[in-house]
Amino acid sequence: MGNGRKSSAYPYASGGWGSVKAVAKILLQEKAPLTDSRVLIHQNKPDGFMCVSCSWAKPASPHPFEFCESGAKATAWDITAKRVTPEFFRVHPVRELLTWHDHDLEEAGRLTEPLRYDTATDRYVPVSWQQAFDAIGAELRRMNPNSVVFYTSGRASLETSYMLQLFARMYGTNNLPDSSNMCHESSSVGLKEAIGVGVGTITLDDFEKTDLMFFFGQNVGTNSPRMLHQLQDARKRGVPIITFNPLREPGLLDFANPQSPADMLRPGDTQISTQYHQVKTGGDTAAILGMCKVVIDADDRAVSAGEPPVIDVDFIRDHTNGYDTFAQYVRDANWDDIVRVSGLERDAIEAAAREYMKANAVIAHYGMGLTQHRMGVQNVRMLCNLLMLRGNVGKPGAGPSPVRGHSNVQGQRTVGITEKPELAPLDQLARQFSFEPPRDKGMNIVEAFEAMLDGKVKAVVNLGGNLVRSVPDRLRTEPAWAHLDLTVNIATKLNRSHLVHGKTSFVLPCLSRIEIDRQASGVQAVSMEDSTACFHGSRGVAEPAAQTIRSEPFIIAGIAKATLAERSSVDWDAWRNDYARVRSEMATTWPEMFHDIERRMWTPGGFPRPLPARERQWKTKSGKAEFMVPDSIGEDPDMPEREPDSLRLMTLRSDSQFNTTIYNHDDRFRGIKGNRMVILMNPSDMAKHGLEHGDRITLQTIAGDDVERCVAGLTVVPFDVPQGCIGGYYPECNPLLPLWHHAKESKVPGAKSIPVRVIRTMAAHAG
Ligand SMILES: Nc1nc2c(c(=O)[nH]1)N[C@H]1C(S)=C(S)[C@@H](COP(=O)(O)OP(=O)(O)OC[C@H]3O[C@@H](n4cnc5c(=O)[nH]c(N)nc54)[C@H](O)[C@@H]3O)O[C@H]1N2
Ligand SMILES: Nc1nc2c(c(=O)[nH]1)N[C@H]1C(S)=C(S)[C@@H](COP(=O)(O)OP(=O)(O)OC[C@H]3O[C@@H](n4cnc5c(=O)[nH]c(N)nc54)[C@H](O)[C@@H]3O)O[C@H]1N2
Ligand SMILES: [Mo]
Repeated sequence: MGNGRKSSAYPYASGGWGSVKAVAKILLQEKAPLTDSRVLIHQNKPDGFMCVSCSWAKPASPHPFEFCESGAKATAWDITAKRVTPEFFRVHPVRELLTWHDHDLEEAGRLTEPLRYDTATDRYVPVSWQQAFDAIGAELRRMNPNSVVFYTSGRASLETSYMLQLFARMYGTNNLPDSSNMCHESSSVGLKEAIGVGVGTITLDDFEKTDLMFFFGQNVGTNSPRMLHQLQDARKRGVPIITFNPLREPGLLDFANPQSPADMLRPGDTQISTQYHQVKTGGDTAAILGMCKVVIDADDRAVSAGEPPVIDVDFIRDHTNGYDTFAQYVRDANWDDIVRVSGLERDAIEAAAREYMKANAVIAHYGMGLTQHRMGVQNVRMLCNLLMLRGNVGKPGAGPSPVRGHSNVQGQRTVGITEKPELAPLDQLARQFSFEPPRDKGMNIVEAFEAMLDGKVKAVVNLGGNLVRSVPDRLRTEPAWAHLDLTVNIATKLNRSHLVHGKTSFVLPCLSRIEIDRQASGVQAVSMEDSTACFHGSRGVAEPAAQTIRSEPFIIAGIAKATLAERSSVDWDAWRNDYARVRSEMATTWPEMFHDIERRMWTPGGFPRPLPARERQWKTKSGKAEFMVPDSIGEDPDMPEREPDSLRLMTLRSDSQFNTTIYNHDDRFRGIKGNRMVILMNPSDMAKHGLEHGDRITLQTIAGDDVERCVAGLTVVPFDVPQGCIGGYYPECNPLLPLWHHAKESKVPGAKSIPVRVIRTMAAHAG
């Protein structure tokens, strides 16, 4: 256990002067014109655009600069002055671009014209928009719809997403995976089972009413920094924050608010985490079980002593199911197992549980550290168990808070982007648009790539994303991608998935949300849902990167019209001319959620989505919130017996990346410069493997199948991480992650606990 002491890696706290400098640097690097840096002022304002970085909530009374370092970098990356024009492709054939680094591909600038891959010259060549739509339509028409996958990366608006899901279903498939399949799908499944809604229940108001916050496996300083505003306000009220994370993340230790000069003069003197528990990767179920055990033991003692109960007896009686079985399981649980699997001392777990028992309202924030595991869904359910013990769901200041990733990933699911037919209002869509939607289950990401490896998936339409880099098992999945008949990429910037193309391939450049979107009926706005289930409008403010770029709704409408022709009752042209017509259809599909959206989307702070769990109504099978008994407290019951010297790898993000977009090779917070091919390792594990700082190693996955998975050229860096756990970067380490190593129920790849061994070492001086 630690107490938020400063890390030596990074002398500045999250926010602070370091942030300001980093923002200035990237604006300069991207040659973002000075006038356009004023764009930042409109970021996350009621009349401006929703940031393209994370999905954190947008407050009703925003700060003068309601953006963070990560958001400013993402904005600069989009409004860059650099362009990838057809001339670029005349100079660079695809085989050459395949040797470029991910960073350099995107750094080349914004795509400007629709492109088709030309086999004869091995180049992308310009086509007109209509030629592209007609050719894609003709290809899709001759394919079996179930062999086509429509992927959405979580940035696209509600309007675009609604159009895409309708198009895919009219075409004939529910193959509608999105980035959530690699991300918070474990929440969507776990929370739905536990409390009847697949999303978090807290809103910004709850920060003002909470008594305690947990942070499980979420790196707020890098991945959702605007939340630091609310955290800091809560800390000023004396609210404790208890963090469970294997790494001592500088971004979770202290903060300095760059908008508060007083804080900036004393960087790092405001503590974020009041307790910091370095749980082993995959040890969270055990750690939470330990806390539950302390609570239930204390309650048992209180009851026998005739004192007031420790658990929320009324809540458990009136609102939950399965408490007795769970409580018995917890009483029987063995501290030795809990300590061994969690890697935490009993004292440390007890200290966390004592704070929990003192608090009347508790929020539990969490991220990929819980969801990206074989037991990812179980981790989420264990966290719900802990909250439910003291009634911490559906009351002010309390609730689960899955901190979502992409800025509209949650909203896409809300408007029908899902491979699970039971989650889409198929009967309503059938009535509204006079067609018969497919009823078979579609493929999620893991299933789509399994089918691609079997040759059953022939085409992928990509709305954003960079799947050859973001999915597991790169050395197997990337070649499968190259065998596709058709790849259609709707994107802002060039990435590797465009280059490892299918036989027929298109790259279609789209507007970023930051840009002004002009259509026949005038300037358009779009809408999205944040991490706290509030909907917001967003209006672009920057001039488009080129006049030849089209909006996402325009592109989806063009492909849909060319593919479906007379088979569709939708007037796609009218929709792309005026997005209010799309919103009005959304309101017909979900009146309770979207009535009057045209006005309500401009409500400062957004308007909340109705969530029954907030009102303590439970849309579960039993009609109650469900306690769950875990299957196993181990992180991976199906893996082969681990070898004595094996290590468990978690793949991480740096502060200089947005997923597969690499802004630069530094990780400022963790004190790493100029190299992403690094492995963070405990010094005693280094000694055990005879390694010194700077030595090079090759890692190999211990998978128990006959596929060889290795990544070479990794430099070892000593870091404050538990023994047996190591950290490396995503996407560089993705070749090590087996496609089948995913959460059982949600199929989220287990990117945070890959069993590996060190197979080759080279001393630093040997180069
Ligand atoms: N700047 C920036 N912002 C982003 C993104 C980005 O790439 N860059 N990506 C966006 C997206 S799509 C997402 S999903 C989110 C991701 O944001 P996060 O959920 O924060 O995800 P990660 O950065 O992958 O890792 C989270 C943390 O989990 C910890 N961890 C690893 N294994 C375990 C474990 O077993 N238990 C516990 N308790 N902790 C563990 C790691 O040390 C790390 O601090 O961020 C979003 N925001
Ligand atoms: N090992 C490992 N693997 C992981 C993870 C991990 O932690 N570890 N994290 C997983 C998670 S949480 C996620 S969300 C996925 C993300 O996986 P993806 O969705 O595949 O990847 P992104 O990097 O978010 O997508 C980047 C591309 O999107 C395009 N783009 C950017 N903005 C726009 C836009 O406005 N419109 C359109 N149409 N395109 C745009 C750009 O061309 C850019 O190259 O990766 C997952 N993979
Ligand atoms: Mo994500």
